[in-house]
Amino acid sequence: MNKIVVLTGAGISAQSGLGTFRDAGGLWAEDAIEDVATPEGFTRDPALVHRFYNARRAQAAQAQPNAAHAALAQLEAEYPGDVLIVTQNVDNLHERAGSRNVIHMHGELAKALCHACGHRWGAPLVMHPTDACPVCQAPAVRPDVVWFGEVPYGMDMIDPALSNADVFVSIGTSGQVYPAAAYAQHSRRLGAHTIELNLEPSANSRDFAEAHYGPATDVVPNWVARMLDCT
Ligand code: BV8
Repeated sequence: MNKIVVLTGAGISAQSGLGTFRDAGGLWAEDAIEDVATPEGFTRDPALVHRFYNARRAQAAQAQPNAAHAALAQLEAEYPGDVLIVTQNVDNLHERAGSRNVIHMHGELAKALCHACGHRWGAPLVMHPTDACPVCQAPAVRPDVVWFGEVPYGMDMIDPALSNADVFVSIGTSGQVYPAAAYAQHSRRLGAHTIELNLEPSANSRDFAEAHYGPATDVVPNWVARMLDCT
């Protein structure tokens, strides 16, 4: 039975109105990476970081899953094999489209983390540095997302899934952030057929045996239809 691992990045949510990071006018056009995507930046100015994530949480709450998210949910429901989505995205559009088997390796906007006691809970829409942790009461709340220099979530599940994958598909990512950017090469070495579905060739496009370029709402449903046709 075929096992499919799908890696997604900000590009799959672009047509739902959510910003990507590195495209022109992207999320890091206004706020520098070191200020909003590192623990040092959070320590330096937690109010700035909370404002950055509060704005993204509000945007994500207004966004709707698009045809690419829906196609992946259909693949998981109808494909006679395993389908795992490993997403770098912190929005919940995969789940809202119906996908169940999803690992958020860079965390989730919908979750809050206490960096004093490690407690996790559902994030309110707006968070402030002075908010108290509901368990230890420390004013130590942060978005439950993975910043640069922090260990991604789910590695104990992702690595075996990549080793056993028959097909590895990368959707809407520029292939510049590790360890995710190494997944295509890693799974290809272990025998997987690797496919890139992206607006344009990514930084690691040479790692893929097959590629289809265009908006995710075109290339992803087309690819899913082909996968379901040959079952
Ligand atoms: C770690 C926070 C150790 C969440 C983010 C040197 C070599 C190798 C590694 C390193 C190195 N130096 C430092 C590192 C490690 C570092 C790293 O990779 N640095 C890079 C810059 C070199 N990585 C880390 O620190 C990671 N941790 O390595 O820990 C470890 C590792 C393994 C095991 C144990 C320990 C942590 C990385 C997490 C960083 N957090 N953000 C948030 O705010 O969301 S990064 C940020 O970039 C987001 O998380 C995002 O998910 C990620 C990737 O961005 P993309 O999703 O690809 O988005 P981007 O804008 O770049 O591209 C969009 C793409 O979509 C484009 O290709 C575009 O063409 C396409 N597109 C646009 N529109 C559409 C479209 N495609 C289709 N349709 C469309 N309509």
